[in-house]
Amino acid sequence: MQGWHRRRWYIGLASSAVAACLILGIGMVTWHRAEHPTSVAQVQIMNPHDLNADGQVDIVDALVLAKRVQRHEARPENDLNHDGLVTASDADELASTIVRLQGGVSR
Ligand SMILES: [Ca+2]
Ligand SMILES: [Ca+2]
Repeated sequence: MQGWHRRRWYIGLASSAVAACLILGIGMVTWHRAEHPTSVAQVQIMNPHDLNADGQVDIVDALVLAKRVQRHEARPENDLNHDGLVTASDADELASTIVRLQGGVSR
């Protein structure tokens, strides 16, 4: 009888440990996704000129870049004319490229 209780106690302890590991694992995955919301797959398919991340490159992205330049929040990858600086000319370059595309859309 005492052995049966002990075995039952061990099974309960093991079940609790498994449940704790699952909860911890789910918590870690949830935390990781919250800290890193963009997955590697999304980075690879995302157009670097889609600055508002709406799935298309259009004049709104040029406006977003112009605002970033005004606020000194532009990133090095926003240097579209490759002159080593991110300025209003890069926003102009993006706008010009969009206009040349005739549909204004590049995916
Ligand atoms: Ca966009
Ligand atoms: Ca530039």
